[in-house]
Amino acid sequence: MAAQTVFFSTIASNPSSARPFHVASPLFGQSITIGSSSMLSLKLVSKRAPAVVASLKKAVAVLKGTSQAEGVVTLTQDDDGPTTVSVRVTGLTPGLHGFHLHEYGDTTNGCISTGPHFNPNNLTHGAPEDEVRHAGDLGNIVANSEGVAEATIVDSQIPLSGPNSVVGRALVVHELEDDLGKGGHELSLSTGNAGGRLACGVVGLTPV
Ligand SMILES: [Cu+2]
Ligand SMILES: [Zn+2]
Repeated sequence: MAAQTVFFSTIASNPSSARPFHVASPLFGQSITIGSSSMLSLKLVSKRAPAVVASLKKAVAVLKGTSQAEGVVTLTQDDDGPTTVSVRVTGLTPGLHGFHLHEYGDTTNGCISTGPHFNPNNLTHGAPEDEVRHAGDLGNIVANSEGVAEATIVDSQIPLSGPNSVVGRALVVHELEDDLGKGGHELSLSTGNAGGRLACGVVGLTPV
């Protein structure tokens, strides 16, 4: 009887422990699910971590116009950091050429349709390092004796997202040197007296 009791109690305990086990099993299943979902969420987090890095934004502008000058400009921005502008323009006369971000990405009528310098703060023209400047004032690029200008510009006023985003606006390279607002010419405080627009290109997003 004792053995039977034990037997029955074992049997009784088996189903009775089996029920709680089955009840516990979904619980375990849940906790396992929770565990795996937390692992999943960890995976998602670790997948989102590169997505934070993927908030690197990149844009490109292909500069063309009615002159020989042409070029490619790439712009990259990491999060809300400064924008790095890599410039290569060929077909220039040797020397300095004004280089700006203009307000509109409109080339309907050539580079003239890109409007004035991008100027969201309504300031006067200046040098990139000046406090009083147009956001679009990127100074000059310098062409070598072959007419090739290469430059890397790092600037905080030409973001690739947000209210002052320059995506959809245009980069313009000019005929003459930008006097950075200090030339005393009547155009110094609006255009830097940089002369005609040799080539321009609309800034558009491109894969990182
Ligand atoms: Cu310009
Ligand atoms: Zn300007």
